[in-house]
Parts: sequence; structure tokens; C-alpha cells
Amino acid sequence: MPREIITLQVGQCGNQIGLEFWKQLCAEHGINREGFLEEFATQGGDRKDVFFYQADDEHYIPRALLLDLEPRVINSITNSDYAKLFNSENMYVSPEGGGAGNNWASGYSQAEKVNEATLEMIDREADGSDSLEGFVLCHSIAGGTGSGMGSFLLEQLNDHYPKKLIQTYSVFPNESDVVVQPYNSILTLKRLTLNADAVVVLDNHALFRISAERLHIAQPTVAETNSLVSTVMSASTTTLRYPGYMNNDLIGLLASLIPTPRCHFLMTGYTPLTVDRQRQNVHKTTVLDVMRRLLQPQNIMVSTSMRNGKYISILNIIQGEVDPTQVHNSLQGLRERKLASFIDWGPASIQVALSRKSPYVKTAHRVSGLMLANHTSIHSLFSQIIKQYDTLRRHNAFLNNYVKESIFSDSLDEFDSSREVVASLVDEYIAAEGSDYVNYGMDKGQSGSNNNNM
Ligand SMILES: Nc1nc2c(ncn2[C@@H]2O[C@H](COP(=O)(O)OP(=O)(O)OP(=O)(O)O)[C@@H](O)[C@H]2O)c(=O)[nH]1
Ligand SMILES: [Mg+2]
Repeated sequence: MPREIITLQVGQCGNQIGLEFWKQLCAEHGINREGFLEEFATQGGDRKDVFFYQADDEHYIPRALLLDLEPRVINSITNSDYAKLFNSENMYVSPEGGGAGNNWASGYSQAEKVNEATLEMIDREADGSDSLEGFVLCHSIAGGTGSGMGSFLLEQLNDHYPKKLIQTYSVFPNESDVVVQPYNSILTLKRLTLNADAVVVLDNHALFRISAERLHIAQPTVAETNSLVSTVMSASTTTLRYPGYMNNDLIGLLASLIPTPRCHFLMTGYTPLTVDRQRQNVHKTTVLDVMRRLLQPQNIMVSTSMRNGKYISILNIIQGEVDPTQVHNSLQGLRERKLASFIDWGPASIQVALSRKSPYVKTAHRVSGLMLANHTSIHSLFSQIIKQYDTLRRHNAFLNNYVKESIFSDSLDEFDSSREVVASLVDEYIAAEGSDYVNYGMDKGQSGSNNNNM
């Protein structure tokens, strides 16, 4: 029984990273740009139906909804080589077409107005699956559409599909991206905290740094950072697509990483990284190398000071030619060297999933690894957003476009409530570093999230 996953890509960033993800999935499963299986793709054993379904003529269609409030990005997809891959009924571009102009409130209210149409698309996709496991949202939190419409959709999904998992790939902004990004980010973070089960944090600041430092690209482009994102997205879904004996479904994958419901913001690391232009840089890789590198902060795609704080959990997904005894020895080596500092109320061990990799995509390295980690230092990213938000809010700067929208027409309470949720998230991560965290929230009665799947 497949455990299907429906992807919603919202706004410019969401659709751009989403497209890269689908390109990578097609390559890995031997599906061509029009959705047909390549002649060489005869090996089988993979599970295409988690992310694709088949049309009457047998071509594969992504279980994806492409949503935006302006036409530019989706048009560029429908004008690309991948135009025929997606179901055109699954694309929604607002007829008004003006986007949300970096305004969360505009994205949120426009989404509210077109709710019926988008819900119908979601329901149709959900009805088309046998045993839907959940939804994945791709978006950025800094602009207007991915953040505001994304927030609205998270609430709707939570409401209409309370038993399904909701995971997001959320792009956090570089400091200089958008002036009002602290407003948009804090409003979105509230929904990511209350309405999602797992958030994979992709931090543009770190993505650009890694592209520059690790890939030796002087001025990385957005496309180059997106190739990192698609690498992470596809690697984090390999155990679902190439099933082994563990982590075959999303719930299994996430349950081990997220022991308490609200601390569900995950960091990622990937090694070795190569882009096409620098294949000459290939070195010998071993499992120990890969696992050691995954623990180095410079390989983590979130900018926080990881020396402060502790791991709540780590899952390494290792792909390639690996002998399980190598894994065992590597884990022992890492433990002896105390390379990872864990919270003391959990199992304190690195979990490893060995995964097959696509026979159709040649990679330069024998072994590669993705780390998904729950680390308490992620709270510094949230504290920074609160600090920037407080500065703007103190001067009530740039509020005129927000108060025009219905959610703020009576009061600015929504801002205050969002700030409060994010501040309590920071508190909870800090509390998680201590050994009495197990009692956290008992006196306040606030330890649960809205979503009780896990
Ligand atoms: N990594 C990455 N970041 C992106 C990409 N496109 C936009 N961003 C980031 O996303 C934020 C802006 O959000 P967008 O996704 O462009 O905005 P939107 O959701 O379309 O909303 P509006 O255009 O305001 O209606 C900024 O932080 C950008 O740096 C992308 O393809 N990759
Ligand atoms: Mg846009």
C-alpha cells in the first residue's frame, strides 16, 4: 500500500524549489520530462506511487499543486521542457495576478477568498490516493504569497485533514532580502509552530554561504542554492521511495526525530556536495568520513551557533555502497570522540538509515549522506526574527499595507499573538536543553500542539 504524499508549492520560492525537486525525482526514477518512463528504466523496486500517479496512457504525474498569486513563475514552468509533466488542473494562478507584494496579510486574505477553489483541488488530489499519508508544503516565509497563502493553507489542511501529517520545506530569508520580512516571518512561524508536524528549515543565509565556501562559487545564484535544496529534499525522501526495512513512511521517519510535538524544526546537512562544474574535486569517501562531516557546523544548512545547545535527535540517511559493519564502527568512533552533544532526557544516539540510491543517476562519490537533526540552537534563528520584528514594531513601521487587510482591520492582535507563540517556542527549545524538560509545560498546560498525530 503506498503512503502517498501530496506536495503544495506556493509562491515564487515554493514553485522554484518545487520544480527542482520534481526534476530530481524524475531523474532518479527514470521518468522523462513528459512523464513517460525511459526505456532504460527497467529495474523496478522503487516506489514511484508515493509521489506520482499514472494517467490512462501510463505516464507519471506528480501529486503536486502549483499555487501562486502572480503568473510569472508558474508561466515559466508551463513554458519550460517540464510543461507536460504537471497536471494543468493542479495549477492555480490568481486571476488578479498581482501577487501579494511581500505582504503576508495580502497573501492570507487572497487565499481566504479563493479557499473554495484551492480546497477543491486539494480534495481531488486526496481522493485520488489510496492511503494518503500527508502533505508537504514548499514556500518561503519572507514574501507575501508563500508566507501568507502558505499560512492560510496550513490552517486549512490542519482543519480538514486532522489525521494527516503536514511537513514543510520552509526557506528562511537572508537578512537583506525583504524589509518587512520580520513581520511576514513571525506571522508564518506561528502557523509553522501550531499547524505543522515537521518543518525542514532551509536558511538562505546558510545556503549562500555553503554555495560560496563549500562549492567554491564566488557569487552563487539562486539556481545554485536551489540545487542544494533539491538535493536535500530528494535525499530526505529516499527511504520513502526506495523502501528498506526502516523509515518507509513519513511518520516513521519523523517520529524518531521529533519526540515532543512543538520542537519540530529540523536542520539538514549534506555531504559530499558537488555541482556539475567541479567534478574534479572528488575525494575518497567512507561512512566515517561522511558521518563526521555531517556533524561539522559548516555543512549545516542553517546559520546558528551549534556550539551552544544540544542535539535532541539525529538521523543520518546514508546512500551508496555501505557495509552495515562500517556503520557500526563509525558510530562507535563518533561516540568515543564525543562529537555530538545530546540532551540528557532522550536516547542520545545517532540513528542511521541505509538507503538504496537511484541506479539511473551517476554520482561522483561512493557514499553520500544527509543529516536531519533536531538541535536546540535553532531557537537563535527565531530569537533573531523576534528581535528584528520588535524593532520594526516599536516604530510601527510599514504597517499601512497590513492594516488594509481584514485580519488586521480591527486590531494588531494577530501580530502580538504570533510573537507570543514564537517566544514560547524559543523558551521551549531552551528548556529542552535542561534535564527537567520532561516536566515542561505541566504547570502551564501548554505542552501540546494543535496537531496530535505524533
Ligand atoms: N532559496 C531560494 N530562495 C528564494 C527563491 N525565490 C525567492 N526566494 C526567497 O524568498 C523570499 C521572497 O519570497 P518569494 O517566494 O519570492 O515571494 P512570494 O511567496 O512569491 O510572495 P509575493 O511575491 O510577495 O507575493 C526571499 O527571502 C527570497 O530570497 C528561490 O528560488 N530559492
Ligand atoms: Mg511572488
